[in-house]
This record gives sequence, C-alpha cells and structure tokens, in this order.
Amino acid sequence: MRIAILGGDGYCGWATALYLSSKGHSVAIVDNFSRRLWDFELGVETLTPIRSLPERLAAWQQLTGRTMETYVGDVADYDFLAGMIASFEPEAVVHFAEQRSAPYSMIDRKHAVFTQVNNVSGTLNLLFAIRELAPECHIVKLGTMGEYGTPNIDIEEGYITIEHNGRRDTLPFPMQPGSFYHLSKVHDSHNIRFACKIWGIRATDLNQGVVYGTLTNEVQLDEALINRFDYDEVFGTVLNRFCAQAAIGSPLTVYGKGGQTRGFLDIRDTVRCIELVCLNPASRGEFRVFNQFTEQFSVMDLAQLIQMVGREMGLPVEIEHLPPPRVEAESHYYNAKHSKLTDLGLQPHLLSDSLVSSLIEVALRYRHRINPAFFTPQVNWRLTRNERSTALAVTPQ
Ligand code: NAD
Ligand code: USQ
Repeated sequence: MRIAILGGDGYCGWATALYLSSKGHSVAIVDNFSRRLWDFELGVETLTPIRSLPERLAAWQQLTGRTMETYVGDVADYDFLAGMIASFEPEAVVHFAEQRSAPYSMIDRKHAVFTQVNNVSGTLNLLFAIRELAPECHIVKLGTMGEYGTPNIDIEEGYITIEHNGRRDTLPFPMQPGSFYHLSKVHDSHNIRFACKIWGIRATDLNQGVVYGTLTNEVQLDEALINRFDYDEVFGTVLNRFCAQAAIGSPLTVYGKGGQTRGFLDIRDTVRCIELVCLNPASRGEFRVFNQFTEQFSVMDLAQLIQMVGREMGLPVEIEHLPPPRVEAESHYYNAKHSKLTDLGLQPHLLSDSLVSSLIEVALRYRHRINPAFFTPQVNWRLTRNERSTALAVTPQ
C-alpha cells in the first residue's frame, strides 16, 4: 500500500514508518520537526541519542535497500498538506502529527491555544485535502483513551447503546477528557465523524492508551535507527519515566495515591495495529473507533512491578508519592473494552517481568545521559502560568 505517515519523525511515527517499510509498503514521512523544537524550548532531550531524519533514512536505505519519501512541512498549512497528498497519492494516511503532551498543553494559555490550533487545524486540513484530492483514501487517526476520562461505567469502543424514556439509540460514548491536549483529540473526533457523514470519507479513530518501550525489530537493526525515549515530566510517559528513574536509583514519581488506571501497550503493538487497520480499511462514510491498548494498570501497579524487577536486577528502587500536579481521579473504576484490534489479528506483547527488565536495560544502557532534574513535575493543572511576553517561552521554576 501507499501509506503517508504524518508525524513520521516522532516516537510512534518513526517506529511505524520503519515497520511498514519493512513489510514492503511504500511509505512517505511527513513532519515539520516541531517536536524536536519543543524539546529545545523545554531544555529536555530524549534518553536515546536520536539522529536527524536524513541520517535515519540514509541508514535505513543502506541496511535494507528501502527508501521512503519525505515531505518536510506543517500539516496545519493546507497548501503544503494538499501538495503532499496530490504528489504521493496515498491509499492511507496515518495521522500522528499533533502536540501530544497533556502537561505541555497545561503550561499556560499560549500552550493550550497552540495545542488546540495545531491539532484541530491539522486534522481539519487533512479532512478537506482528502475530500478534494483523494476521496478513497482511508484516514487512520491517532486519538487517545484519555478522550473518555474515567467514567464509573465500562468504556465501550467509541459508541454506547442507550435507552432513554423508552427509546433506544447507539450514540458516541460520552467524553470527559482531562487536559486541553486530550480535549483537542475530542474536537478532532467530532470533526472526523462529521466529515465522514457529510462527505463519505472513510476513517478509523484509534483511541490509543499509553505507549511504552522503544525497541522494535527494525529500530534494533542499527544505532542510527534508535527511537526516542522520553522521560522528562512533560513528554515522558509514566512507564518510560519509571524505567529511567529505576536505572539511576531515583525514586519512582507516583503522583498522589497512584490509583489512576489507564490502558497501556507496547510500541511493537502500536505498529502492528496500524498495519492491521490500513489493511482492513473503513468503508466509505464509515467512522470506526477502536480502543488501541492491550492491558490496563494503575500507576501503583506499574511502580510496584518496576520496583520488584529493578530490585531483582540489583537496583535500589524506592517509590515516592508526590503531591498530584494534575487534576484527575486518584482511585476510580476502570474497565475499557479493547477487542476490535484483536479481532483483526493483533497478538499482544504483554508486560511480563522479562519485558520489564528489558525496558530497564535500555535505560541502563543510556544512564549516563539521564538528567534527574527532568523527573520533577513542574506543570500544575491548578496553577497555569501567567502570560509571557515571548511566544511559547517556558521559564524554569
Ligand atoms: P511525538 O511528539 O513523538 O511525535 C509527533 C510528531 O508529529 C513529531 O515528530 C512532530 O514533529 C510532528 N508534528 C506535530 N505537529 C505537527 C504539524 N503541525 N505538522 C507536521 N508535523 C507535526 O508523539 P508520539 O508519542 O509519537 O504520538 C503520536 C500520536 O499518537 C499523537 O497524535 C498522540 O496524541 C498519539 N498517542 C500517543 C501516545 C503515547 O503514549 N506516545 C498514546 C496515545 C496516543
Ligand atoms: N503519572 C505519574 N507519575 C509520573 C508520570 C505520570 O503518576 O511520573 C501518572 C499521571 O498522573 C497519569 C498517568 O500516570 O495519571 C499517565 O500519565 P502519562 O504522562 O504517562 O500519560 P498521559 O498524560 O495520559 O499521556 C500519554 C501520552 C498522550 C496519550 C495518552 C494516552 O503523552 O499522548 O494520549 O498517554 S491516555 O493516557 O490513554 O490518554
């Protein structure tokens, strides 16, 4: 298939581009490198020393003989995006190209506005470009499990059948997102659903859980292909952070009680899910929603698992409960359905003890690059910062 990966220089996008290329698909990477810029803005860096996109692609070509097209630009710029669609003529567009950090969106007004403008306008542009230039093309959009929040009922895959005053209907599942970032994904979902209905676009919204790990078969081929491994408070996700903390004997930073429960998946399952969804597209006018995660854990479940495995590896792992920087339920009911991707053929990599030790080993390999200052949460949901005079400036506390 001809598959365009929007956000192909990022964490999920790079792993997916390599995987799809290795499977013989024609892949185009679209990115404006804004994520590398946000790292500079925040003064943080990935644990793993990632190379520039041209270096990555040269290494991939040298190792496998495979090439990928690249389009450097902003998907929120319609002319750029439409030019890419017209030139590459994709059968599927996988849309990862958004600002994806909840804490980043909660820094202050500018970061909240930027996140929603970047994310919502990029997705809207994609919908219009597909309608105009490639109406058969399947949009595979990365949403998030955080769109649903933590309701006191089971979470369905996108839709729920409700009886009300004697009448019955199947409706979009209620959304209760927990940050301006998560809200941007809800706005995207509504826009895509509407466009599918009025223009007959085909789309799949993948409500992905928290992704962990960095190694896929392709990334492991050569150090030049290494993927990002974020562990800072803004872009680092919880399990990756705990592995980095364990590697240098820094306490695991559990926010509050640690009863926050989320869906999780291995990055190797992310890439496989994307391929399965591309190979099994939605019909014209259909807006499918799949919950893309394989297991659910509370933050404390994960902290205790890392502590146990870390101690078996001889690491002095302690758990610390920090005052919660976010406004979120710290203990709650959580049971989210996730059968549609396994029905398509996904065979999950589950979080075994040996997998946990391999995750910690990656952090140990690069431990000389770990900056413990990145572990401390500074963005607080209750106290967004005052306006700054410069755009997107972040002053360290
Ligand atoms: P990432 O920040 O590593 O990658 C996103 C990429 O998109 C970056 O390379 C960035 O430069 C690019 N990008 C952002 N805005 C752009 C724009 N306007 N134009 C062009 N390129 C742009 O993020 P990720 O972790 O790979 O996440 C990818 C997607 O998956 C996001 O939409 C995110 O919301 C979703 N997701 C991620 C996770 C996770 O745990 N990482 C979980 C659930 C959902
Ligand atoms: N948490 C801690 N300690 C930490 C870091 C996080 O206790 O050091 C807690 C958070 O408070 C939260 C949970 O762990 O309750 C998950 O936080 P996270 O930072 O790992 O993930 P989150 O902010 O939810 O965002 C990540 C991705 C985002 C994606 C989302 C999927 O950055 O792009 O949408 O996971 S989901 O959580 O299903 O919405």
